[in-house]
Formats: sequence, structure tokens, C-alpha cells
Amino acid sequence: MNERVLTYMETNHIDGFFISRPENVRYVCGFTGEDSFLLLTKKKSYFITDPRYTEQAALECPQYEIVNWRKPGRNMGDTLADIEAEQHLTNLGFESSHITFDTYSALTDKLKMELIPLTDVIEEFRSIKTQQEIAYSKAACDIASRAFEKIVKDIRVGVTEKEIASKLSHYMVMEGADTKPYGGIVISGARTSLLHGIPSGKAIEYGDLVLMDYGCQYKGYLSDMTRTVVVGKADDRQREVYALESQMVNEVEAILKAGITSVQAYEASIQAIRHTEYMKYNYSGIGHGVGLFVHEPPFIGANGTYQLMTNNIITVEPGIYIPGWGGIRIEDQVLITDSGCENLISATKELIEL
Ligand SMILES: [Mn+2]
Repeated sequence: MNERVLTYMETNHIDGFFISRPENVRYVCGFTGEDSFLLLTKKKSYFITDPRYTEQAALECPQYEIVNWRKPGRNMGDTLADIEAEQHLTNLGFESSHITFDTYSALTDKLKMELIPLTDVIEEFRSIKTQQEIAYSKAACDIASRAFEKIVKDIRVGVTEKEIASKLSHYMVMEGADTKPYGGIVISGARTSLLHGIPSGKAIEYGDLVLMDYGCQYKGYLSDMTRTVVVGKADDRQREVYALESQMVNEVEAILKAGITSVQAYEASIQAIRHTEYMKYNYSGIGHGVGLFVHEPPFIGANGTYQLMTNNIITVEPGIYIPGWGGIRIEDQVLITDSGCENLISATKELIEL
């Protein structure tokens, strides 16, 4: 992992690289804890943390020099200034979309070297998954799919959205997911048009749509899927919207492969509704990369500029959201290949009436 980053630094004349985004720290060095930073230099790599994590870091990242930065009267600027002097650094790349203003101020205050804002460097490496990352992602998807088979047996009139959300988490941990909590979306009835609504105490009523957008982590790698079911017999409009939504998802997956652009995927997603009343209830973002973080590049939708590459893992989640009536979303997580895509979510996409 480190090799690719060091090559990038060399090519771009970056002397030191300060990595602060937790997913990027984990990607580069394998550390599974929190609140830690890396400073990579050509000669040596530093793992910067506080005493809560020094023992864990020594176990998980033995090749790094471990530095405790939380000492009385010192801040991150002082810590990096020591390394600047030790390694004779002339510039420092940092993750400009993640660092706080306070940290940035501490760096400008204490460092003599030039500070170079960098964006999406590690994210770009992360968007192409290795075989190991693919295996972990598949395991996370399998766990989420198995939890779906279980949860549909619990959904009935009177059960609340929160109860369903909590049972989903429980099933996934029991099926082998990491225990790190992962907030899912479980919403019902007219609330299903809230794209990112959070589970409430609302009880399920007869005829409700129940939308579940959830997933888990397996060895840090996330799954992200959505299924929408009907409690009772689906009415005509629910059937009509569900059929269109299925068609939207399937038409995207039918064209996905390396080389397809974000906009081509979006265009495929709206074929089914382009000339219907539902076009106005469409959302322009239809997918995103997923890995150590739940929403990561590449972003797929009407405004995207990305061209898919082999071993991207992305979600496919167009939706139809009708304010006051409800929404239907089906979300798969797929692996992009040279010739197509492999759906990692095995849960059925047929309309389920409970
Ligand atoms: Mn998603």
C-alpha cells in the first residue's frame, strides 16, 4: 500500500505527506483504531496518535515510528515541526478536504516548509479494489443479504421503524459483521420519500411501504443495500412504481462495465421514466463508490465525470420519491469488471408483500 503512495510523492515532489482522514490512515497502514494520523516521508513513516492507541499501533503497524502528540503544551504543529527538522523536509502535502481549521492554523504557525493542499489522492487509490478488498466487500454484502432474509419475517403491522433498524443491526453482527455501529435508514409509509430519513418510533401500518437502506462492515469494508417491501397487498400505484424502479436498476446494471461513464449510467437509469409523470420525482445521484467509507469516489449520476474502471465497487440506487405518497428505492452493490458487473447483493429484488 505504502509503495503506491511513496511513488506518488516522488512523482509529484511531495516531501512529506500528512494523512488525516481515518479511512485513508487505515488503507495505508492497516490501523483499525481512531484519532490517528500518518506522516510519510521518503525515509521513514510516522504514526501519530495519543496514549489510548500507542500499544494497538505498535501491534498493527510495526513498521512505523509511533509518536505521541498529545503532550502538555504541545499541538500537532509542534509534533510535525520536530519531524520537519529531523527529516529536513521542504514541503508537506495534507488532505485539504479533511483537516480542521484549527489543525491547519497550528501547522502554518509552527512549520517553515511549504504546505501543499491535496485532494482525493488516497481516495483515488482506494476506488480500485484489490482482491482482498473485494473478498471483504463480498462478505459484508453477504451478511447484509442474509439479514434481509431474516428481517422480512419481523416486519408486520405495529412494529416500529426503530425496532426494525435495531434488529437489522443485531442480525448482521450475529452473522459476522464488525460491531462498529452503522446507522441504517428504516422508514415507512409516506416517510419513504425522505431520501435519507432516519428510523422513528412510527409503527408500521397496513399498506405501508417499508424502505430499508442499510449495510454493515466486515474487516472495515462496507456493504450498502436498499430494499423496499409492502406490508399487506400492494396497491396499483405501489405496483406501478415498483416495476419502474426495478426496471431502472436493471437497465443500469445491464450496461455497467469498465469504460462506461457516470452520465451513461444515469441516462440508463431514467430510460424507464423519462416520458412518465415520475421523471420529476427522480434524484440525479444514482450511486457511489463504497469501501472503507460508505460514500466515496466514484460518484455516479447526472453530474458525474467519472469513467468506470475494472474493480471499482459501486452502488446502483436510482429511486422514485413522491412527496406525501412515499418512495421506492432498490440499491445493489456491484463489482465492475471488464465485460460487465457482478451484483454482490443476493437479496431478491422481486416485490415482497408481507
Ligand atoms: Mn448508498
